[in-house]
Amino acid sequence: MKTQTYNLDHHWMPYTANRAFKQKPRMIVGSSGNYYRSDDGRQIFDSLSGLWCCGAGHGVEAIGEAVGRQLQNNDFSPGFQFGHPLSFELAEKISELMPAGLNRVLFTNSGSESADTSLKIARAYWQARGRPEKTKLIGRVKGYHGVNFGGMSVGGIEANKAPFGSGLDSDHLGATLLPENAFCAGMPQYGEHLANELEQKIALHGAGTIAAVIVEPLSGSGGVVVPPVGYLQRLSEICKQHDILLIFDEVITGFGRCGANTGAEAFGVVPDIINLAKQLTNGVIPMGAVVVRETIYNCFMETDAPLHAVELPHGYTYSGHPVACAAALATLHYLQERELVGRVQQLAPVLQRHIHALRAMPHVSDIRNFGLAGAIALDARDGDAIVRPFEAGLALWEAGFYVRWGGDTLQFAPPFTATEVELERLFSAVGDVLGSIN
Ligand code: PXG
Ligand code: PLP
Repeated sequence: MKTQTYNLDHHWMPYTANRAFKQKPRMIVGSSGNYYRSDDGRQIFDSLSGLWCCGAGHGVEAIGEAVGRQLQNNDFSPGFQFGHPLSFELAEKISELMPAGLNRVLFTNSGSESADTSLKIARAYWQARGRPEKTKLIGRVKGYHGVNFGGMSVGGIEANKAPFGSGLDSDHLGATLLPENAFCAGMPQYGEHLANELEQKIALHGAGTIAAVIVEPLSGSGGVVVPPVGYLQRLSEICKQHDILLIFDEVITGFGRCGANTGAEAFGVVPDIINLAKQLTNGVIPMGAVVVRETIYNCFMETDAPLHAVELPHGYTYSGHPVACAAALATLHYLQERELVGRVQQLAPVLQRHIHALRAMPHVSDIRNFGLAGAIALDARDGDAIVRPFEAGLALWEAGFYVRWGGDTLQFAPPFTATEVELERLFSAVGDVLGSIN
């Protein structure tokens, strides 16, 4: 039973239909394990691990304790020109989990900050190498790299850009969704050739003007777009051939979602830079990171500038925040100790089976999945692509499931700690709802 009414006027909610929410709020007042508690006292299954960030479930004691201890010990110390031990320990730990050669870490506080940091590093790298004309950035249609100006510019979801005017000098590869791959379980076999579009971009702009290509190995926000077999390999080959840095935005795929520590590992392709956030702290404290090849870092350190010169004029007040570092170290330890990345590999076929069983339900136009991520695309109603996912999401909340809707899809990224029975219940409820909306 609700015991409280709220004044909802003052908070301008992020990425939210504020008017609809404030008419009929969905308020979460607790979280534990794989469930939320709503303010009317219901247990709600967390089918997106928060916002793709709480794969170890909620209320993990080891993480909470580490945060509590750190608050007592050092709640903040300056990260510019001074250090504290945990950020170095964490950078080493992250490096162990990355592909070989990627082992220098710059900390941020979010995926959006990681995106902009990586793009700035790419440009600064070419400048340091004596090639300042290499500034252009290439993203991909349906790509999501957060909301800051750099990430927005290379992003490829039009609705996220439309209100904000011009951004950075960038271009975009086509999305990897092909009609012949609809309802494909896991990675599509067909579509490697789509990477060759990068050669056309190079012919158009000249490799000498391009700093970097940035892609998510698996797009999350764009609606779980899975790379075709061979596609990322081909992209990497072309980048190498033309001296273009390849950035993998692994804000969603970092630390387990694909059944490996990184998407790079899951798909067998090593980029030059990897962006991280979300699962790094299990969502408990905001934190992100950009991991670069040692050779990129060295390029900044091998300078004739005096020793007191700052090599990269970039960083955030809260880069490497001690409390976030404590949360991240505890999270990475917990993921390893509980073998939760292996658990993703076990659950992936279960999710795949249940989600594809919904193929014949009304309105369903596509179903995609990989690792512990899946999306169901729904047909537009009267030309409105987002209304059905919206209505389905609201109905699922009433039925006891937090399900995220975005664009024309419902998206799923359950906790690594989900049980097979929980997944079965979730997709059974989704089936009921799809059958009940018009
Ligand atoms: N890059 C990628 C690949 C992301 O998925 C960001 C950058 C930005 O991260 P921050 O921490 O600034 O939000 C993201 C974030 C969804 C959803 O429902 C996805 C994200 C955020 C919120 C919701 O798909 N991705
Ligand atoms: N705006 C002003 C006026 C600032 O002084 C600072 C940091 O000192 C910033 C923005 C950047 O903040 P942050 O380092 O938290 O990203």
